[in-house]
Amino acid sequence: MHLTIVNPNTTASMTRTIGEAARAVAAAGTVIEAVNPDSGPASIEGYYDEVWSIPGMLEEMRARPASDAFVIACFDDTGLDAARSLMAVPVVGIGEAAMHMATLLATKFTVVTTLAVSVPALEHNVHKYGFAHRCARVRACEVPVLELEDPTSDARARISAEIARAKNEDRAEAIVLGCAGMADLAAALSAEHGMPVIDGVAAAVKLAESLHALGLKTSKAGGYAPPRPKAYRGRFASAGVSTDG
Ligand code: 5HY
Repeated sequence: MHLTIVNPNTTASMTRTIGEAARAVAAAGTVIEAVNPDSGPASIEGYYDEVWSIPGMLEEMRARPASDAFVIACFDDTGLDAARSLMAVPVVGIGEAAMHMATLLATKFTVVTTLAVSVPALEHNVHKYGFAHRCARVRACEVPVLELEDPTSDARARISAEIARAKNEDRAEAIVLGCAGMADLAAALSAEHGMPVIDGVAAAVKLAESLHALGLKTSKAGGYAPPRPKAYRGRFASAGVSTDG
C-alpha cells in the first residue's frame, strides 16, 4: 500500500524523524511517503497555530489522490474531520491512534505533551474519542515542539521526569507521547520506565495498514460526506471542490 504521512507543521527535519519512525514499523509492501506543507507554522502549539496549519495539510493530501490512506502526524489530530470529509480513503490521526492502542494495554493512561497551551485541545480530543474514563491526565513537560529537534537540549530528561510524575501521581499504567516529534523516544522511555510508552506515529501506521488490509474506507453516510461543490472566493478559491471532486 501507499501510505502518506502528513506532518501539518512546516519543519522538514521533524518530517524526516516522523518518516523514519513510520518506516521502522511499516509492514513489507507499505510504501511510506512523509511530507509537510511549505505554508504554515513551523510548529503547532495551541489553537492559533493549529488552524493555520490545516489549509496546507489538506492541499498535500489533495495532491496525492493515489494514496491508499493518510496519517496526520500532529498529536492534536489537526484537521482530522475535514480531511476525512475530503478524502475517500482512511485518514488516521496519531492522537486518536495512540489512545486506542493505550486502552488495549492498560486501564489508565496519561498523555505527556509539550506545552501547557496544547493541553486544552488534547483534553477535548480525549472526551471526543470517548476516553475520558481511561485517560488519567494530559500533562505538559514544558518542552517547546522545536526543542525536540535540538540534540543538545535536555528534552528527553524532562519528558522522562514527567512520566515519573504520571506514574506516581496519576497511577498511569501506560504513557501516550503527545507530540509527533517524540516518535523516536518511545522505545527508550518504555524500557526506562518499565511500562508501555506509545508513539502515535507508529500506532497510526499500523492502524492505517489494518484498515487498508480489511478494505475499509471512511463512511460517507453522514458527517464525513464529501464537501458540496460551491464557490470559494479570494485567497482560498482553490480550496473549493467542483462537481468532479
Ligand atoms: C505535534 N505540535 O505533534 C503537536 C504537539 C503539540 O507541531 N506537532 C506539532 O504540542 O501540540
